[in-house]
Amino acid sequence: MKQYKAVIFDLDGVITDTARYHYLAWKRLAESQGVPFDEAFNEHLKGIDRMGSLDLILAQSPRAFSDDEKLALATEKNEHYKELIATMSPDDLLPGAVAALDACRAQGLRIGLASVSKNAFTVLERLGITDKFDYVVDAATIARGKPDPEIFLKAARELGVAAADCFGVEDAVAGVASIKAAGMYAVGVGDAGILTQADVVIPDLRGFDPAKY
Ligand code: B16
Ligand code: MG
Repeated sequence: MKQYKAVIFDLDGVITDTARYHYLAWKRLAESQGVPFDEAFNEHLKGIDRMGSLDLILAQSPRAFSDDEKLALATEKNEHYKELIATMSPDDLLPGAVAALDACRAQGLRIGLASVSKNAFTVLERLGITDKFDYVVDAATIARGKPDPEIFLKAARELGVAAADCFGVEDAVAGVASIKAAGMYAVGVGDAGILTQADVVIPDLRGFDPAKY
């Protein structure tokens, strides 16, 4: 079996359920613009960056939006999202998350985080797990969001490990596509019927065992 040297985790929807907070903030924003919004539509936004998500939502509106209007709407959504995550604590870690990170450490793997969220550092602090990562990608430095491989390739490079020696862990279709485009093994977290491109899918991190991949 292949011995990987590093693991690169997604944050939202894998380690913590901020996906729920993104959903609530986008739903309020979409409905304020008369655009219907539900869980199924939200699935397409997972792993997509803020402006990309807004574009997908506004594409459903009959009217066009100027760049200034879009920036104002994105800022409004982010302010609401920041209010929601301000209440987060270590209690918001998903089941199995800390054990998964500790198992990777025990296995001697380098550990990276590849979230396209510009709020990722705040969320890690609130969860109390910042020091469990060897490297966290700053989303502000990434030009192309998921499904582009840029963010996973940057994490591998900064960890000092070849992409082929890394595996990624993701809950989003776009995120799994990003891992595969980077040439890495992909562990999907969620529904195997949705994450069809993943090499293996587990329902949540309680089923995560780095020795198996
Ligand atoms: P922000 P991930 C992604 O994080 C979320 O899945 C996605 O829903 C969100 O729009 C994106 O971060 C940007 O987040 O507005 O906080 O910069 O899944 O890559 O950890
Ligand atoms: Mg995610």
